[in-house]
Amino acid sequence: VAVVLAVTLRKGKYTFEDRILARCEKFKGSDCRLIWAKFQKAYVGRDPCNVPMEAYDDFIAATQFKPECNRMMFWSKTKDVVHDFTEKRDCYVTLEDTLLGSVADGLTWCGRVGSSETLTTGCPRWTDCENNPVRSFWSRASAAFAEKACGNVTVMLNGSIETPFSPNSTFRSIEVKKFDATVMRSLNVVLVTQTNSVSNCTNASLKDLQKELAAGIRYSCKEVSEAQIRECSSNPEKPCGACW
Ligand code: JS2
Repeated sequence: VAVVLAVTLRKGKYTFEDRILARCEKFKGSDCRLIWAKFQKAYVGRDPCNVPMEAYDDFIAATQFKPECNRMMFWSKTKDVVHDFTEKRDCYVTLEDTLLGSVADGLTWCGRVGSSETLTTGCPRWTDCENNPVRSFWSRASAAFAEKACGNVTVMLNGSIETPFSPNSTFRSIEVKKFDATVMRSLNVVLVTQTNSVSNCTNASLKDLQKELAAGIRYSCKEVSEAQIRECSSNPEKPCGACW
């Protein structure tokens, strides 16, 4: 502890490892040293454009979680409103609220050939190359989260864009494909609208969503204003089921 503190004070800031460990420790009973070791192993010493999704398989295995059936929340192009809601109310659980996603949320990292370090600057951005450590992480973690989706599942999509079910999104390209009809009963779209919204539940991309869902999974869609969601976020006395 003294050594860690000394190093931290000397550098004047927390290292990437410190940040991952601190986030992990919030989940009681996790073996955070093991989890950090598995996480690091995926990209350390590697070309940062050559880290495939599978590199995180051991990390995923080490963070296995019990799915909260009927409370799982997916999202696409609605990050702020969704996380404002899940932070303030204990109604739904997103990937970023689980150990799996929370350790890395908002962070950037990569390795370098011939080095055992984690770099946090000069790393490839999302579209610079496909097999970069951050993108592969989110692809792999999203696949793991979606595979476990069970019961009645919710997704918040953005009604202020022309294509709420967007072709290149993680939700469409990875998560929907992993939904398993043997454990999942329904997918309930909450289409988040604003006064100037351009989409509603009859949107063409939402028809595609119904087609791409595995047979046996029910579908519903409801337009809900962002104001109404924010109102529910700020009113803890309102039952979760009465939000929309
Ligand atoms: C960089 C990040 C981060 O359903 C959700 C989640 O389960 C998620 O992992 O995938 C879905 C959201 O992704 P999608 O559909 O591509 O939405 P989006 O608004 O176009 O992109 C948001 C970023 C997705 C991956 N990602 N990337 N840094 O901290 C980070 N956190 C996540 N989830």
